[in-house]
Amino acid sequence: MSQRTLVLVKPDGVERGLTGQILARIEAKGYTLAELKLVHATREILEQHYAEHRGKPFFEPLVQFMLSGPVVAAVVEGDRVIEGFRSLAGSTEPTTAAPGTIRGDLGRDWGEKVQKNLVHGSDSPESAEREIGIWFA
Ligand code: DAT
Ligand code: MG
Repeated sequence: MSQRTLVLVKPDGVERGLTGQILARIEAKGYTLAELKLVHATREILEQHYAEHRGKPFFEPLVQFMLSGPVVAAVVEGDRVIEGFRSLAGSTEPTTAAPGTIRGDLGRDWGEKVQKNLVHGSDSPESAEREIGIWFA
């Protein structure tokens, strides 16, 4: 069943010049870019986007990190793309994310309060539609 997901290349990915490689992995897998833009997030957008994490110890460092530079936002389409992109991305902690994944191959621990893990991908059809509405209003 064709789905849509929201993908972000976070400020660390854009700053390190990894946007092309990350988008290439998405396209090589056979997914389609339906929307794509470079955008500087606002606090308002991030508080909506990360609403589920409000109140957690890493929330404020996470927002500050996401405000530290531009991000690339994309709507990606394909069969089971929500699961598929999260599988391409790898687990949250880049140090232990599996080799072969974006986070496992390109990311590492930078000793910060927040995981600088290069990408975001929606985790369910409900969050995908909610997040696409936030970033592509
Ligand atoms: P994911 O991005 O793998 O879906 P998440 O939704 O649980 O992970 O968390 C959102 C982001 O917040 C994550 O990409 C990095 C940061 N984060 C999550 N848990 C963290 C923790 N325990 N310490 C530091 N940063 C964390
Ligand atoms: Mg998440």
